[in-house]
Amino acid sequence: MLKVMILLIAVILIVAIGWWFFGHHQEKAMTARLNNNGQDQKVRIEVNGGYSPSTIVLKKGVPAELDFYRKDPSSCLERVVFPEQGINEQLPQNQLHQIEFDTSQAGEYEFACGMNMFHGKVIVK
Ligand SMILES: [Cu+2]
Repeated sequence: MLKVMILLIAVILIVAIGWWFFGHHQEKAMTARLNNNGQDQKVRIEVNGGYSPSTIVLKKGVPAELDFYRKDPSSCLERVVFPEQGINEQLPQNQLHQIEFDTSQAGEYEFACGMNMFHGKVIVK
């Protein structure tokens, strides 16, 4: 009986870990707010055990700024990488770090931590 319990707990743990790393966590997309009569747009992304929001919608053709705020102390999340834009930046802890994002081309752009474990997405439309 004890062996069965241990096995059961092990299976539950494996499933939970698998879900955490590979599951598609559902989160609502956040649309950047427009400032200065629609001449620029900004969105704040909190970095704490992942990206919140993890999906950001930007308006095409409007200069955009992504404001990353890293609370997470782990080195895992200290860099943010946008492979298609060639962006690979250090995020200082407990400080706002601004990244300009080119919105001239519509599309979906993935970003991730330096180890490619945590993911987010920018949608330009
Ligand atoms: Cu990482």
